[in-house]
Amino acid sequence: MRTCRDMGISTVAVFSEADRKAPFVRYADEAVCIGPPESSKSYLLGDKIIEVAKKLKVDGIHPGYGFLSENAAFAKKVKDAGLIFIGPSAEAMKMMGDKLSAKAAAKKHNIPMVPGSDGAITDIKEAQEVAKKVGLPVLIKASAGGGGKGMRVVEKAELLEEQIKLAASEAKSAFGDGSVFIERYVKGPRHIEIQVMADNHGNAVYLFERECSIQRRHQKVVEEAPSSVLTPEIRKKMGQCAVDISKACNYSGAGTVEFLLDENMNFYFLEMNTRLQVEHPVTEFITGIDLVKEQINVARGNKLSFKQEDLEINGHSIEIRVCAEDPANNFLPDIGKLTTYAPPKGPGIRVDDGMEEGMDIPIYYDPMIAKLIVFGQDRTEAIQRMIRAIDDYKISGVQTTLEFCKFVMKHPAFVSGKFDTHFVNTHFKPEMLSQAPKDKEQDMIAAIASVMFASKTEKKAASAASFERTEKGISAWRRRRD
Ligand code: MV4
Repeated sequence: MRTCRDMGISTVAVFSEADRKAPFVRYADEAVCIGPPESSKSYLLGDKIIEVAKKLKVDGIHPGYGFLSENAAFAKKVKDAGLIFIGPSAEAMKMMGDKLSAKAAAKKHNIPMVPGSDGAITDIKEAQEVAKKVGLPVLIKASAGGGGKGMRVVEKAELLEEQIKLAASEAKSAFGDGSVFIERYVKGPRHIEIQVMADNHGNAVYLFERECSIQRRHQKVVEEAPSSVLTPEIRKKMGQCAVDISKACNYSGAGTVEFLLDENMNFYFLEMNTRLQVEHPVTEFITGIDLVKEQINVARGNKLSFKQEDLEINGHSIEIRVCAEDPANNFLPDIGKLTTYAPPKGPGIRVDDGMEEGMDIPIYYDPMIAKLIVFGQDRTEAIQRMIRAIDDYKISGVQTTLEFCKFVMKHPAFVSGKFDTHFVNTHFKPEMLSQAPKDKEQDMIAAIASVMFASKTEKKAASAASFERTEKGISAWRRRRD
């Protein structure tokens, strides 16, 4: 919506009852409530959203990056209703949404892929032969799955059959499609993705990579651009592969092509995400391009406003996801009221947030409160700036991933750039946080101390306030019982 304002375009927001007080609702020129908090009764009701769009005579729908953003049926309905879907065609979304058809398309263009079965596994003998050929362990993947859903590692040949059967039946019930395939399991890979932009005139470019290896249970936690390991040669090769894949599906708009990079710097195509991604701001920082502006430009039928030769990497950018989760407690979502909310400011800092002080964090959606993105002349400056920004970020009322992200920023493996997708499991234990979790006994001691302290003080309110500022343990205890 900010980009729309920049472009002189007025906006309509749709919202659920849970988001009535959210800042985005006020920011829009008009806003329409489309239903109760449950996303199945609001944000996932494509027909309802289209109905509102038609009634208010909007020109186009931007699907964001959750909910219906990769739903081909929705994209088709929007188009059939005479509206512009700000994204690729339903056909491109469908082809890339299914991993086997995406791999088949990539294969025609000689894109490197992890050795494995050529299509869906229909016969267990054939699967055994593939496993023998590519070597164990192998990874079973669901063709319809995404973001690691439905994956299984198989270390022993005799377990392959039962694991394939289990994976297929899980995939069938989760995605309505039981097709599975196998690949050699790449140990300790990095997850690197390439941002692409294409228009409807046959032009496609890459906007370099994002390094997304720091993740937890397939949820990204830290993203950065550029990656500290890519050489200009590999970057160019990966970028060209990503452009070839977008051309293979006649792509239009912003998309992301995911790769694995192994320890010998071989890269393999994994899948394509047909939406703007959460971590797109790091690419905006290093390229100076507003990706949403370019999405709208392309959706209007214009040519891309830049060519590959015009693009270059400037500086370094890092993003962290600030989530209402408790890193000391297995990252359990933490609900509550944002009693303090003051984001960091200053040069090279961008905060994309959706909350304000005093708001209750809705339990219905993803617990992400904000994205904190920094820019620096180089990686060292970006890391320093991120640490400063985390220190300046004041949030109370809920536990957040801020301290955990600071732990990452300071970790030697992150600082040196020598890490892979196993970083969190390898290096993180809850007790490593500077705000170590307080166990029940410590909570009790803190509570008693707090009461004794308060009763001995004349200005009770004032002392309690100063206590909260200085004693993090007690403030945590207070929070949970507030
Ligand atoms: C792999 C792999 C190792 N070998 N494929 C996970 C998400 C999905 N997009 C693909 N994923 C993986 N595919 C082969 N042949 C390891 C992963 C993987 C992973 C990939 C990217 C980011 C984080 C990950 C965490 C665990 C596993």
